[in-house]
Parts: sequence; C-alpha cells; structure tokens
Amino acid sequence: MGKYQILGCPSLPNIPWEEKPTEEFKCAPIWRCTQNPIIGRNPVKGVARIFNSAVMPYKGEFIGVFRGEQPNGIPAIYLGRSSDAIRWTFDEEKIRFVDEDGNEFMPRYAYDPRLVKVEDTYYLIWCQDMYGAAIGMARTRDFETFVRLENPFLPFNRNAVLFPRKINGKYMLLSRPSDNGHTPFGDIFLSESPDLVYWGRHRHVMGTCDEWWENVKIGAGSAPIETSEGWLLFYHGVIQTCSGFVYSVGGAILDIDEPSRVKYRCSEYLLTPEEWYEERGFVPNVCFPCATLHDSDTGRIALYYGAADSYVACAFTTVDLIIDYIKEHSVTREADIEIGRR
Ligand code: BMA
Repeated sequence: MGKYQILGCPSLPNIPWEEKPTEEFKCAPIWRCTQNPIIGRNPVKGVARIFNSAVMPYKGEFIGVFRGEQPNGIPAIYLGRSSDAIRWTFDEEKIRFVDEDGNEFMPRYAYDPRLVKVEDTYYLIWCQDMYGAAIGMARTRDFETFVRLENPFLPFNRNAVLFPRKINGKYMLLSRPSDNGHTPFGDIFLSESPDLVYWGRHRHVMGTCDEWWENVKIGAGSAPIETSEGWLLFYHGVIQTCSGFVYSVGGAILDIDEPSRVKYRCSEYLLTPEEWYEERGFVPNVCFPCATLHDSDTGRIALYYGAADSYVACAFTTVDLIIDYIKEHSVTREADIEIGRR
C-alpha cells in the first residue's frame, strides 16, 4: 500500500506502464513513454492528425474519443480502440451523434473531447459551435449510440471536464469561459447540476497567477482523479512568448467535498514541451492533457496529452510521486483557497 490511495475506481492491472528511469528527475517525477508519439500523423483514412484526445478502460481493453483533423481543417470526434492503450485503431467514420429522439444531430465541428464515466454511463464533453465556441455533451452506454445532451453553457466556453462521480448529490463540471478566438485569458470554474440539463451554483476554482508558465490562461485537462488527498487535477497552463503560446501541464489537488477550494497547487509545471513531437508540429510547443488511466492497486497513472496539435503522447507517474511533488511545490493564493463565490 502506498502513501496515498486512488479511490472510487476499479483496479486496472493492464494499465500501460514503463518503470521510472533510474536517473534523478530535474523537474517533476513524470516520465514520457518511450514509444511517443503513440499516435502519429495520418492515423486513419481521411484524418490528417489526431491529438487532444481521451481514453478509458472498456470491457478489459481500452476505448477512446479522439480529436481528428479532417483534410478540410475541420475537427471531428472519432472512436478508437486498443488492447494495450498504446497502439490504437480508429473508425474511418466520425462519431454519429443523435438527439434524444434518435435523429442525427451532428456538431458543425468538435474538438478536445474528454470522456468520463459516471455511474453506468459514459459522457463525452467537447468544444463545438453553438453560434460561437461552447461546450457540447453526449452520453453513451455502449459506444454505439451517442445521444447529445443539452449544451450546458452559453458561448463562449471551452475545456469542460466532468467529475467521475456526483458530489453532494450533484454532477460537477469544470469549465473555462473564453472568447471566440485564441483566448488570451481564462480561469477554471465549477458548476453543478442535479440532472445534467440545468447548471448553476457557479464557483471560481483557480485562476491564472504570477507563475510565468501559467500567467495567460489555464484550463482543466483530464477528469479529476479521486485520491485520499483530494481530487488530483492535471490542467494546462499557458505563457505568451514572442512566437506564440506555450502549453504546459500543471497539477493541483482540490478539496474532496468542495472542489472549488484548491488545497495544493504546484507552482512549477509538471511537463513542458521538450521533445520534438511537443515542440514541432501544426502548433508548436503544446502539451495538452486530456485523460488519465489509473490503477488503484499500484497507484500508477498514465497521462494522455496532445502534443503540438499533431500527435498523442503518454507519460507515466504514480499517485505517491506526483502528490508529494505537488505538495512540496505548492503555492496557493486567496483566489485558490476560497470557496469562489462573489
Ligand atoms: C487551444 C485549443 C486546443 C489547442 C491549443 C493549442 O485554444 O484550441 O485544442 O491544442 O489551443 O493550439
């Protein structure tokens, strides 16, 4: 038994895994998969690039929802399957969404999907057009029928991530209000709903801060992992440079019952573009976390992130190593620790 526990999910003995390298870490204890990028260019007919995508254990293997850029430049969501969560095969057809009556109801574009299981249902949450960039949501139980739900928020909003269980009887959704372009601002907010239709009791969770790597905007990444220390959240933080934004991965731990309160927030990034597949691509210098696989028995975590808007990459850590690192490097401010209501 480790120092900290991953809670609320079954064990995952077939989680992809590589042992920690023997050399000392110069930065956070998170190491890249030696097979990166695990998804290269033109991964399936009609898709130029797959990145910013979410994966999930399913029926003893793995399934995922993938952001695929079509040759016309428009992103759509594709279904992928894998037996080891490293080598993926994809459907050639994008996911067909229907409305509650079973009629086809396709988003005009769809990007940055997250995938979260709450009770016996899988939810896809992504960014799409609703007369402006907004959050789309759909549910599936079998990865065959995908039923669109009401859009939770008005435009402009992106980077929505559902918690994997209800908290105090309510569904909880993180999101990042934005603008209609490459938003030069952005804090993470929390909203709750009794039914996934009506959302309210909005709270501020955490904002940009004076740490340079995340001083332009932040946004939730993977679905929060329930641990004995609180909700472990991997998120992205952005700095503006002479040649554009740089996206790094940050880490925070949110209060288990009141997740708008940040208990610990790592003042340093956990992962930043360093490898060729992160520094070079359609949009250089992007590490964009969207999912984790995690094993409650061993505390192993595999983090999936989009690299340079061109590839999918994976990195490993453990719940003990990453929580200790976040705690050791934690700086929280008033806007982090307060309940977030004004
Ligand atoms: C954001 C989103 C992400 C993308 C990132 C870097 O605004 O569009 O999909 O990875 O920019 O281009």
